[in-house]
Amino acid sequence: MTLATNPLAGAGTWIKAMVDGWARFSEEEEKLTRVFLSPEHQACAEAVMTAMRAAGMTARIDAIGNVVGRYEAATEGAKTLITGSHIDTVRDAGAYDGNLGVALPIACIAELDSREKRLPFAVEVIAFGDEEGVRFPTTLSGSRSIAGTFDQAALAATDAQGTSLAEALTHFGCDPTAIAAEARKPEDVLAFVEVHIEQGPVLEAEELPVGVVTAINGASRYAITLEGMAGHAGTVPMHLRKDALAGAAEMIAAIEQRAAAEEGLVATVGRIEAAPGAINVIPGRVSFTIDLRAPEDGQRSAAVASVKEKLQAIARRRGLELSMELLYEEGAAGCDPALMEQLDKAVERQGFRALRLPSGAGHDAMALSALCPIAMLFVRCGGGISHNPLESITSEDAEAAARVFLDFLENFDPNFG
Ligand code: HGY
Ligand code: MN
Ligand code: MN
Repeated sequence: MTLATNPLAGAGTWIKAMVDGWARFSEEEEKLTRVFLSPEHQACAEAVMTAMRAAGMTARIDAIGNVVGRYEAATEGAKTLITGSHIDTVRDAGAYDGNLGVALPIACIAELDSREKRLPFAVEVIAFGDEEGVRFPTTLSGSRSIAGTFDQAALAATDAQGTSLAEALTHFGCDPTAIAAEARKPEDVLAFVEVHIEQGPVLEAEELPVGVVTAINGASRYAITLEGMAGHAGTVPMHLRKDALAGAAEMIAAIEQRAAAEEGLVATVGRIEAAPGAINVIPGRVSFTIDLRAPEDGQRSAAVASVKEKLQAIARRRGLELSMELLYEEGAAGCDPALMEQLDKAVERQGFRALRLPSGAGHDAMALSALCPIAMLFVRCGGGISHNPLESITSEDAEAAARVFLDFLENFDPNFG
C-alpha cells in the first residue's frame, strides 16, 4: 500500500472520537477512573464489543473480563497475530493510555473488512481489563491469562472493600474456573504487537508521530508498613518518639536519592497513609508503596536490595517495626528483532523515520512475552504527559499510526524470525 492510497483518511478523528467516547465510562463525574471489573469496565467492554462487531470481528468477554475481538484469516487453521492493550485506567487518568491500542487496531480491521480483505493469519484485538493494578494488588491478570501464566492464587487477592478477585469476577459474569482454558497455545500464536502512547517526551522531541519499542523496563512493587508509637504531640520529647511518619519521610528521601544516583533506574512512592491522622497525635503507623524499575533485571534487583538495607537501618535507628510485602514483579521484556524490523519497514513505507526507543512504562506486552515474540509501536503524546487528565494525542498522529499499523498487518511476514 502506498502513501497515495490512504484508505484510513479521517481514521484519526474516528479513533480519537471512539477513545473519547469510552472516557465517559468512569466512576467519577469530572475525572476518568475505570478500574478492573467495575460497572464502568462492564459498560466500556460492551462498547468495545459493539465497535469490534461493527468492524467485522466476532467479539466476546472471556473468563477474566478481557474483551476478545477476532478477525478470521483467509484460510482455516491459520495462526493468529494478537494485538490490543488495556481499557482499565489509573485514577484521574488520561483517555489514551491503553485505550488507543484497542481503538486503533479496530479501525484498521474495519478498513480491511470494508475491502472484504482477509489476511493469511487471523487477528485478535484484545481489550485487557487489568493492566494498571489499581483495584487489586496483583495486575496484568488479563494478559497473563492469555499467556497461560495467570497465578490462580491471585483469585484470593482482595480490594480495599475486601472483595476478592474471584468474587468480583463472578459478579462481573465471569467464571474464574474457566480462566486456565483461556491460555493460548504458543504454536497457535505468531506474535503480540501492541500500539500504545509513548507516555514520554522522546517522539515529540524527535518530531515523529510513531516509534518502535526496543524493550520494556522490568518493575518491582512493594507495600511498606511502619509501626511506631502513637503519642501526644505536645508531651513526648523528640528523642523519645517512635514517629512512623517522620521515619517514612526519611525513607522516601533515601529511596529517591538511590534511584537518582543511577542512570536508567526510577523509583516512585505513589501512595502513603498515616494513622491515626490527627493533627495533635504522633503517627504510630504508616503504609506506603514503592514502584522501582530498570531496563536490566540485575540492576533492578541490586537496587531493591540496597533500598531494603537502607529502610532496615532507618527503622532500627528509629525503633520502628518495618515490613515489606512484594506486590508485583515483572521482568524486563525485550522486543523481537525481526518484528521490530517489520515495524521499521512499515514506518518507513508510510514516510516516517524509524526511531527505536525503550519503554519506561510497563505494558501487557510484558506478560505476553511469556507466550510469543512481542513488539510495540509507540504513538506521540502531547508533552509526553500521561497518567494525567492532560494526556493528549492529535488525530493526525492517530491516523499516521493507524496507517503504519495497517501497513504492518498487510505486509506482515508470518515466517519472520
Ligand atoms: O505502571 C505502568 O507502567 C503502567 O502504566 N501500568
Ligand atoms: Mn498506565
Ligand atoms: Mn498503559
